[in-house]
This record gives sequence, C-alpha cells and structure tokens, in this order.
Amino acid sequence: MGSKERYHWLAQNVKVSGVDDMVLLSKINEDAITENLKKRYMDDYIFTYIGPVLISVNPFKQLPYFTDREAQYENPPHIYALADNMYRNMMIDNENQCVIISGESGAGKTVAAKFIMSYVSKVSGGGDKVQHVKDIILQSNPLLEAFGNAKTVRNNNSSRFGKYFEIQFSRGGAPDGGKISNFLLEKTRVVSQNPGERSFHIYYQVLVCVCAMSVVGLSVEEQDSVLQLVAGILHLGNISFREENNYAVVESQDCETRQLLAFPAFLLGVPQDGLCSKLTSRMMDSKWGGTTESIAVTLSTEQACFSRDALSKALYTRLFDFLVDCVNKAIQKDQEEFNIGVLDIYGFEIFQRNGFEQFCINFVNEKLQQIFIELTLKAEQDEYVQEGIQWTPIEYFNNKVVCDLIESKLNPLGLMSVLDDVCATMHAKGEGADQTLLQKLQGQIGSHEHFSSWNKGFIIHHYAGKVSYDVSGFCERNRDVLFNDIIELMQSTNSLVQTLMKCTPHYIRCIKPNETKRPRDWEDNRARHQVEYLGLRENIRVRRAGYAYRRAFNKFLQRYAILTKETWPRWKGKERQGVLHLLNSVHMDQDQFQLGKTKVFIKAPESLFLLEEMRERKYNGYARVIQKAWRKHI
Ligand code: AOV
Ligand code: MG
Repeated sequence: MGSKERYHWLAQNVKVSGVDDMVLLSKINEDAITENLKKRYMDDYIFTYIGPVLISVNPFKQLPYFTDREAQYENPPHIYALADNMYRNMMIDNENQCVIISGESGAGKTVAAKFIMSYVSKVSGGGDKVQHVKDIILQSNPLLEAFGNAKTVRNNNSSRFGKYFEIQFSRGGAPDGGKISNFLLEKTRVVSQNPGERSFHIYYQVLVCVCAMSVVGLSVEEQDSVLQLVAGILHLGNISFREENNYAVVESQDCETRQLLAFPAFLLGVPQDGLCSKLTSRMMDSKWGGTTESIAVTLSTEQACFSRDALSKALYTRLFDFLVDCVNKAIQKDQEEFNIGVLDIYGFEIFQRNGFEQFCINFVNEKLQQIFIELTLKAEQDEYVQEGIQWTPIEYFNNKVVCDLIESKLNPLGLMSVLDDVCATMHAKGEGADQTLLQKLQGQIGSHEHFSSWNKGFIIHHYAGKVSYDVSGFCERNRDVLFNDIIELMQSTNSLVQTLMKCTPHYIRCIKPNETKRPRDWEDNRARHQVEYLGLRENIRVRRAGYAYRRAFNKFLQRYAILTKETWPRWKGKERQGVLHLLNSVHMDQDQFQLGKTKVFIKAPESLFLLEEMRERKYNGYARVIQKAWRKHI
C-alpha cells in the first residue's frame, strides 16, 4: 500500500471519535477543543493532531496500541506516526530533526520520549553495532531515571533533570550513535525534600540499576564505586553538628565521633580527619605583609551543615555527570551525520511551597514556551509576510514579556540580575538577605504586570499560571552555589535554544487530565486551563491558514526534477517557473500550494508524500532500465 491508500485504509478501519486533527473542528474555541479531547480520551484515543503538532493526554493506564503493528502502519494520530515523520524528513531533506516535549509535571513527557526512542529502535536498521547502540539507548533510560528521577507530589516518577537525547544515524538511516546532554539536576533533593516526597529513586532501589550499568559498559569495580558513593552520600547526610565554644563539632550522641565519621569516610575513600576538617572548617587566604598564607577558619554549626550539604550535592552531581558520560562514551561516534533529538525536561510545577528550584524549573518551561511561540506562531506568520503569501494575521499571547521579566540584563533589570546584585553585595545571610532581595525586587520590578509580592515572597504570573515563590532560602544558600546554579541555568537554556533552532522542530504537547493520577478521570477545568495556556486555539487558527511544507525553489527543483522531462536533469529557465511547471504537470490542486518570493508552500503533508512516491517510482523505473542495459552489455 502506498501512503495515501494506507491513510484511507486506516481512516476507514479506525473508529472515529471526535476529530483527529483539530484543524478540522467546526468551532475553534477552548470549550470545543477541550470537549473534543475529552471525547477522544474517554474512547481511549489519547493522541490528537493540530497539523503536525501532536497533543497527548495522559491515560494513566497501559493502552494496547503500542505494538509492532502500530509501528508498521503509521496509524494517525499516533506518536509513532510523529516519530516516523521525523525519520522520513531527516532522510528526505538531510536535515537534523528534534522533538520538543512539553507539558506540566506528570503530563506524560518522559513516557512520550521513551516511545519515540523505542520506535526508532524498532524500525530502523540492524547489525551488531547498531543493535548495541539501540540497547544502550533503551537501557540508559532506567539508569538515568534511577539517579535523576524521584517521587514528588505531582508525579511518582518525576524527572528532576533536563535531558536532550540525540540519536545519531548513518547516511543509510541506521542509528549508530548518540549523545545525551543533561542539565540542571535538582541536586538539593539529595539533602532535603518537601513533605510527601522522596530523594532520588536510587536510594530506594539500589539493585534495579545494576543491570543497566553493565549494559552501558561500567565494569564491576566501577559499579561498586558508584554504589559506594551513593551510600557515602547517604551517610554523609547522617552527620550532624553541635556548637562548642561558638564552633561546630561533629555531633556524637550514642556513638563515638570517629565511628560516625568512619563509615562515610570509608565509603567516600577519604581519611576521617580530612573529612572532619573539611566539614567544620574552611581554608581562607590571608595576607601578612607581602605574603599570602592559607589558614583554616572554623565554621559555625549553620555553616558546617551548609558545607556538609554542599559536599553531598556536589558529589551527587558529579556522580550523575559521570554516568551520563559513561553512556555517551558507550555510544559516541567519530563523525556526526544526521540526528534526531528528543528534549524531555521537568515540567511546570506548582507546590504548596515553591522555592528556588521551582523558580528555575518554571523558568526553563517559560523559555520552552517561548521557543514554541517563536517557531510555530511568530516565525510562521513572519515568513508568510516576508514571502508575500496571502494571510490573515492572528493574535496570540507572547510570553516574551515574562521571560524578560526574569532574565533581562538591560533596563529594566530582570529578576535574575537583581538576585545577582543582592548576592554579590550582601554579606548578610539568611532572613536579612532574603528580605533585602524582596525589597529590591519590589523597587525594581514591582510595577511589572506579571509580578507582585505577598508576605513571604513574590508572585510571578507565568504563561501557565500564577506561582507564589517563597523567597526564604534564595540567598541563604552559599553565594557561589547560587551563582553556579544561575549561570548553569542561563548557559544551558541559551545553548539549548541554539541547538534546537538548528533542527527542524516537532512538538508534542502533553496534557494532564486530572490530579488523581487515575484512568478515565477527566477534570474539565484543569484540562481547559492547559488548553488555554498551551495556546492550542491560536495554534489551530494559525495552522488552518497555514502550509505544512515549505522549500526553497532550487531545493524543491533538485529533488523532484526527475518528474518531468523539462526539469530533468536541469530546468533551464527561472526557478519559480520550473516549480510551477512541475506542480502543474503532476496536477497538484491549485488550492494546495502557493508560490512565495523564494519558496514554494504546500498545504497538506499527503500532497508531499504523493510527490515522494512518484519520484520513487521514476527512480525504480530508471534503475530497471539501467540494469537491463548493463546485463546486455556483459
Ligand atoms: P512527566 O515526565 O511529564 O512529568 P511522566 O511521563 O513521568 O510525566 O508520566 C507520569 C506518569 O503517567 C507515568 O509514570 C505513567 O504512569 C503515566 N503515563 C504517562 N503517559 C502515559 C501513557 N502514554 N500511557 C500510560 N501511562 C502514561 V515531570 O518529569 O514530573 O515534568 O518532572
Ligand atoms: Mg518526566
């Protein structure tokens, strides 16, 4: 079956509930969209399209349709169809592809990312090397989840780090390498958690990961060291301090101090005395006359607790980076050809108490929404204008204003710059610094329409809703740690945006239908709220008037030249005329395309697939003729 027939076959054989592409909705408003998603959800259809964007509603139960059969037929709408589309695009256009998966905490992003990876490993290429890479791609999930995921109030398997996983392909289309970039692990979790939450899974399921570690190539000794380090960090956390003459000493209630230190020191492979002085003192440079000397300054109990936690966090982060490195080494290849990238981060979250971590996480989500807007709504409309395509502009909320509120470095200064300033100039710790921060924020950005304050901190009106942040602890942490976090965050979101901008993007927008985590439970208000802030209505409206495929005239001519004798092997006239000639010769409907100044715009992807099939038939025909001639010749 060709792709068009297959599409029709499926359309007839699949029970239809609601519309499967919301571009076809007769009324476009939030109620109609929510109703359509609900109808489908109740019939176990969790996937719905808006053109190429896939909407996925978390079913909170296993559905039967993720088998090889679905991988064979690109059953529309389906996550496998999206994966298939990325793969085809990569092969046809020789361009890198990426999929950006967004949605709030517990909406199904990580599950979606895993489906994409398993699809790629199901369908493409074989051979020992390729099989090895596929195994690692699949096994790296349980490994990194054990160390980087945890139970939160919102999600029992919540990702506490961001991940961009590139699957690299050979020119022939077999996955023969890969690379993971991880960013902003929520390392504080290793020393403290909110009520009802847990530390990283690895602390509860040590044995489960061992197998994954050997698949990614860790030797038995290395596996032992990893587990030893995990235990060491745990025992480090058990050390407490008491005050003696204003200084911290290691607390020893019912056992000897040395005993308390012995086990973590052994596990971490450091001398006990060294560990003890590391925790209770700090080296400082002091200038005497012309010389500089390092002296040890003893710490208060508060500072000692802090340095203990900082050490735990740093060790855990390095451990996590080490594991990511191991995976990368096991699948790296010398030369990159094409890749498909999958971005799975922690989702937007609102807890009872929202601290610095939520602030960072929600900011990354704010940026992702901005990318979505830039690339699908704004860029699409800008391009129509540039190319002179007939077009009615559509209004939408651009959250750039919220991003600026947080990250702006110019006047007016953004929240992060104010935070930087306060931390750089303040020597006070704890409450005092936090209150100063709050006052400065009120002074500098207090009148911003997306900012307000409350008695414990400030409120940001994010694209996805208002979040009240508790300011206590924002400055209390060590200045350096805070700085590092921010710098790391800024760098990672900045370089991430650049990576994404270089690929052809695809989107999965995940929706969480309830707070109960139960199947068949649909909370209308929750769903509608997400429909609203994800901008689905604007998305549909832009899409309706939009064109799925666009290509520069010369690229288009190159690819389909074989379809007519006038364009093969080369069209001699103006490129625009050549494209028009081609499209007319294959009888493409007039309303299916428009020619801009430099590019051709084609409405439906099916029209493009049809062109692809014609092209393939022609090539096969030629190949047969050449073979025949060759046989005659020999
Ligand atoms: P998240 O990645 O979006 O949250 P997950 O992908 O971890 O959310 O999904 C949360 C839970 O919902 C999973 O553990 C599954 O139990 C269930 N689930 C999600 N999608 C499906 C599906 N397609 N089929 C069956 N069950 C599903 V977070 O990482 O917290 O932002 O930070
Ligand atoms: Mg996740």
